[in-house]
Parts: sequence; C-alpha cells; structure tokens
Amino acid sequence: MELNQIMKKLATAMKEQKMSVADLFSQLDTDNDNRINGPELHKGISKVAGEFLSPDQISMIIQSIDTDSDNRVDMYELRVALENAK
Ligand SMILES: [Ca+2]
Ligand SMILES: [Ca+2]
Repeated sequence: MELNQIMKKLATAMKEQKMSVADLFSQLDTDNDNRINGPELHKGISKVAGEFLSPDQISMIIQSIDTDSDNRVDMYELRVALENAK
C-alpha cells in the first residue's frame, strides 16, 4: 500500500465521518501534545481507516509528510498530506 492510497483512505474516512482535519488530528493525537508520533499514527490509521500498517510503512509515511523533519506530524503537515492525496 502506497502513501497516496493511505492518505486517500484517511481523506475518505474523514469525509464519511464528517470530520475536519482538526477533528482527525485530535483523534490521532491521543496524548494531546499537538504532534502525531509513530505509535499514534499506527493506532489512528487502524481506528479511522481500518488499515493495519507495519512499522516500516508508518516510518515511510512520517518521513514523506514530515516537512520540518522533527519526526512528528503536526496539523499543518497532515493538512498538506491530505490535500496532496486528492
Ligand atoms: Ca501526540
Ligand atoms: Ca513535523
């Protein structure tokens, strides 16, 4: 499964569940530090999109969408990634 497909799944799930990017972000950011780390992304994607990804796939996703290279995904990075997947 490629990054684009995963982001499209998330975007579709968001639409179906009538969530905004902020809603999706808060679903994923379970410790509320305003950044999504690997484990949060892993759990979040399985919860929201029903996809169980490997740790390698999770690091691939984070590396691809983490534009400021802090190894976490912030709301801006998530928004850009979702928009690029359309
Ligand atoms: Ca977090
Ligand atoms: Ca980042």
